[in-house]
Parts: sequence; structure tokens; C-alpha cells
Amino acid sequence: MSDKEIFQIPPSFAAQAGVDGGRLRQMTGAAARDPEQFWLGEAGRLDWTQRPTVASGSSFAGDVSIRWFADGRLNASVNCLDRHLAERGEQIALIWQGQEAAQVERLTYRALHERVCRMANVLRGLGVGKGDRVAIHLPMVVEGVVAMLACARIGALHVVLFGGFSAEGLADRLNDSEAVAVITADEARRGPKRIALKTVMDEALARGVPSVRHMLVLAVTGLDVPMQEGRDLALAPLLAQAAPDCPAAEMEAEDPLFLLYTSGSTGKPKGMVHSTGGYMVWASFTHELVFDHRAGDVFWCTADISWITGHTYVVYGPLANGGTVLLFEGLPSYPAPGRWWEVIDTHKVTTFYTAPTAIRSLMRDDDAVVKRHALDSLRLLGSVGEPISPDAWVWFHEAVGRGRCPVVDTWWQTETGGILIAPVPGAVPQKPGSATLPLPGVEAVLLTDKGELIEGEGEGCLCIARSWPGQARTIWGGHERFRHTYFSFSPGYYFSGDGARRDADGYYWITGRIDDVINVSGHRIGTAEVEDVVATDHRFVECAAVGVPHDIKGQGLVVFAVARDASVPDLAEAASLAVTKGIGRYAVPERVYLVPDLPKTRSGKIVRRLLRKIACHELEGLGDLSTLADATIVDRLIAVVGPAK
Ligand code: 6R9
Repeated sequence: MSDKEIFQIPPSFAAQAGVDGGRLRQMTGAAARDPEQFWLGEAGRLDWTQRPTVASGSSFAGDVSIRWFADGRLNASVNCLDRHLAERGEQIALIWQGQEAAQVERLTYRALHERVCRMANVLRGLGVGKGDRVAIHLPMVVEGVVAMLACARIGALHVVLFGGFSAEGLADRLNDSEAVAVITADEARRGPKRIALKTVMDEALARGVPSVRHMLVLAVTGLDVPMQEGRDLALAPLLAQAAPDCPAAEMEAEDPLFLLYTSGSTGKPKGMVHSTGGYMVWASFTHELVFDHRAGDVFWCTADISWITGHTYVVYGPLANGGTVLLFEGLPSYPAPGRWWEVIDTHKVTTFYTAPTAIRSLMRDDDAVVKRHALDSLRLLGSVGEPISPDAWVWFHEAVGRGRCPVVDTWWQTETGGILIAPVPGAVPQKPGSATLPLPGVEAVLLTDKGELIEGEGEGCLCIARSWPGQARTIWGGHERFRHTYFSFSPGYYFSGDGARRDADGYYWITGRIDDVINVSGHRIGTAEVEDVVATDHRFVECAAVGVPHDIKGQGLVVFAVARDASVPDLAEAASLAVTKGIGRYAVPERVYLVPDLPKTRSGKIVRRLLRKIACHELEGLGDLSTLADATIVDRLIAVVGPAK
């Protein structure tokens, strides 16, 4: 598919979109001409106990200081709950769909407010206060959202931890954040399996986490779990006894709202620190603009709440905007393929936001599965987390969106707090595989390896030239690491770590992490490029390409491919041929491995670092496996690759 392939905005969508091309140009112009005025105006989307009189006071130079709306005061949970009570107290805020069809809970804004207040009072009762860190280690249940907002209510910072982390992974993060309390559950349901959350948390604390004073335990499956006297408390009775109202702490705009751990190319996971005021403005602004949010929408973001996408687009963005959020506990294909489509039809989801990895796996199902469902409530689709191949984009658009729903491919990072590059759906025609244009106020630039600015069409390191309100303020306990990681590449610019190409229309095409670029005999080859061409052969579900050292070429290419039907002969040759045909002879893979699956993080990102080591037979020190969604894949991959020759 060529860059020229443009999907115009479906007329039925354009006719009712909140922001059209003219309005977007106006906003972009205003944000560039007078950012101070523009962002002070956007701050008005929140309720402040003290309205800010200044917008940005940020500097990417020197020590790096990022500050927005600094003299403003507000509370994030009040903005997500209390301020909606008068007008839409009886509107559904949260629809929880459990794993089983019959498990459904609908909470109005009033009911959610009460649940949050009770949880906030429980935490306060345990002595948790402003600035304390509280770890949340829960499945996709209502209490996960409630716990986040309860922390926000009392000014404590939540640290949401993925249910798939190992005890070691949990202990590292608990110690780094010095969490005073942990909220966990007996177990999580994951299809037919049960994940022993409390047991893993017990093991984590047994490794020595002196800061944790309390562990609150939610009964999800009702399993009888051992409780440690003086430390562990059952949550339900405490919530039942707690008062249903809880005054909110007044926070400064720059007080941190939460920490969230993310991995970089080096070192231990980093606790990214997000602010209260700027982050909330960004969450609300981007959710409304990119998802064309309006009253009556049912917004479903499939992200786990332990991912930044879950923070910004399951919780803070849609609730700040008074939306209705769907929270789904289950898996896409449990108990049977098509479960997600069933959920969309049951709850009349209008806006569906998911990740390319999920889209690829859903494409594996027979198309008859998706066709069986009406999906007529949908009006907008979104993608996030990794580059989406044009093939997957078109399938999503046609098979799921029935050609009627724009697809917003949204580029952003844990560090950016919310979306930075994406098509505003009523204003920007889409090209499959491109995240399209920066949002108003986002000054995206491309720099060469040497840090020189690239004008017009070109390819380089994707950087941002000016602060935006949702930007992370620092790394918890590591401001120098923050400065060095993001601001030393080219002084004055935020360095994203991603590569991108800008086409003649100014559209951005994210090529993947810069550390994933492979140099074969002086030719730069993007792993995403290789993966896209293999994906055009429909006998493959997905694949990952990595670079390995090569005597003559510098680096050689190794491809790991997952076949739709592994019994088909000559598939490895077919993958090689797809690469040489799609890119050129110079890109011919050294080896192609047909594997049962790829190693992925919980947010669906392929862990290429691991594939690279396995391909190089470097089995010592495979590094931190705690972020893998399924750690058993490692041994299966090693078996396929076999011993070094
Ligand atoms: C939100 C999120 C960030 C990295 C980012 C990039 C990749 C995210 C993308 C995308 C291409 C998109 N990424 N969205 N690549 N197109 N639409 O994913 O945060 O988990 O911190 O990951 O994900 O490589 O640098 P996070």
C-alpha cells in the first residue's frame, strides 16, 4: 500500500463531528501563536478551587523544569466525579462487564462517587495522606478505578502495578516508590485460569519491603487466602463501615497525581511522575478531541489499568469529560472467539480503542466470527501501542468498522501522559499506518542522529520542541536520569526514542524505536518495515525482526514468524521471499524461525531485546522477564532456535 492511499472521512461521520478541518486549523494556529492564552483557555475545561493565572513555565534547558498552571489548585477526583453530580448524577459513569456474560454492574456518577469516597475514607483511616504512595495491584474490576480515584481524592499518589509482574518485579517497584499501602485481590480471573495476586504480593513483601504498612485485600473469587495479622485487612468490611462522603484534598497543579513504571532501553524501570493540573487538562483535552467525545458515547478502551493507556483513557480522560466508560474484565476470545464483538453489541459501544497486537490476533479468527455481530453502535475506532501495519489497519476499518468508522492511530508514550500525534477524526483524512498529524500545541520535529533539524519530507528521530501540559515531570527519585534520558540527545528537545518519517503532506509514520533499527551493510532497515512485508503474506499472523551481529554486513536480520497454520510447508522460505520482494535483496533474513508465539509485554509490545538475545544464543542474563505477559514463551523460543552451531 502506498503513502498516497488516503481514507477520506466518511461523510456520515464528518456531518456530526465536533471538530472539522477549519476548527482544527484555528486551534492549531491559536496554540502556536499564543500558547499561554490557548492553554489557559483549555484549563477552563476543569473545575479549579483556584483558577491558574499562568500556563507554562517550562524549560527543556539546563536542569529541565516542567511546570504548568503552577498557581492553580484542584482535585482530580472532584473533576472526575463531584462536578458531574448536579448535571448527570444519574448517568452511568462505569459499566463493568465481568468475564461471564451475567456479571454486569452499572454505576452512576453518584454511585461511583460514593464508592470512591468510602475507599478514600478507608485509606485515610489507615493514616494514608497527601504525598504518600499507594500501590494498586488489582484485576480489571470496579475497585481498580475506585482505588485510583480514592488516592487522587486524598492526595496520595497511586502506583498501579501489573497483575502479571513477578514477586521480584513487584518488590523492586514497591521499594523504589516506598509505597505505604498495597491494595490487592485474592485472585484474578484470566479465562479459565486464576492468577494468585495475593500470594505473589506476599512473596514480594517477603523479599523485604519495609515501607509497606498495610495490605488491603479485595475478594474477587472468594478464595481463602492467608492473612497476616497486623498487616493484612479484608477490604469489603472496611468499605461497608466507611462514611459515604469524603472531603477532597485541595492539591496544587504541580502536586504529583501518580507514578507509573515503564521500561527504557537501559536500567531498571523508571517511575514516571505525572502532575495533577497539566495531566488532567491533557487527558480531558485529548480524549474529547481525538475521540470526538459527546454525550451518549460509550467509550471502551481495552487497556489494562496498569498501562498508561488505562490511566488516561479508561479513567481520567473519559470521566473528566462526563463520559460513560466500559471496563471489561475478560479476554478477547474467552469463552469463545468473538467475545469482544459480543461485548460491543451488548453495551452499544460507540468508541473502541485497542492495540495492534489485539487486532492482529483477532484477524486470526475466521472473518465469519466478526461478521456475525452487528457492531452498528460503533462510530469510531482507535489504535495505540505500536505501529499498526496497513494490513491490520484496513482489516480493522473494514471488518470491524464496516468502512463507516474512522480509525485514529494514536502515537504517544507513558512519558507524554496522553496522545500527541493522531488524526482528529472529523478533520484529518487517514492513511493506514500513519499516526498523521500532531495535535494542536504539539511541536513535533525530526532530528538527524547528530541533532540537526530536518525540514519537510524526511526521516529521523522524533522529538518535541516545546512542553505540553500532559508531559511527565520527572523520574521518581531520579531527575538527573530524566534529564539525561530525554533531554541530552539534542539540547532543547524532548527525545522520544522513536524514529519517524514525515511525508509530503506532513504526515508522521512512526518507524519504531530507534534502538530497533537494523543496519545491514550500511542500509538502515526498520524492524517494522520488515514485519509489515511479512504480514502481507496472510499465512503469517505476525512476526518480529531483530538485528544480530554479522561478520561482513555489520548486522544481519533474523525473523521470528508466527504461522496461521504451522503444518504448511516452506513457510520460512516464504517469509524470506516476502522480505526480499518487499524491501530488497540486501534485507534477506539470515534466518527465519517459525515460532508458536512472540514474547510480549502486558501492553502487547514485542520484546525484541529478548528475541535478539535468543537469536544470538546469549541465554545468560536474559534480563527482567517480569514485564512479559507470558514468561513460558522464553523456553519455547529457545527450543525452536536450538543450540549454537
Ligand atoms: C501509549 C503507549 C510507548 C511506545 C512509543 C512507541 C510505541 C505507541 C504508537 C507507537 C507506533 C503508535 N507506540 N503508540 N508506535 N504507532 N500509534 O503505548 O505508551 O507503553 O510507554 O509505549 O510505544 O514506540 O515510544 P508506552
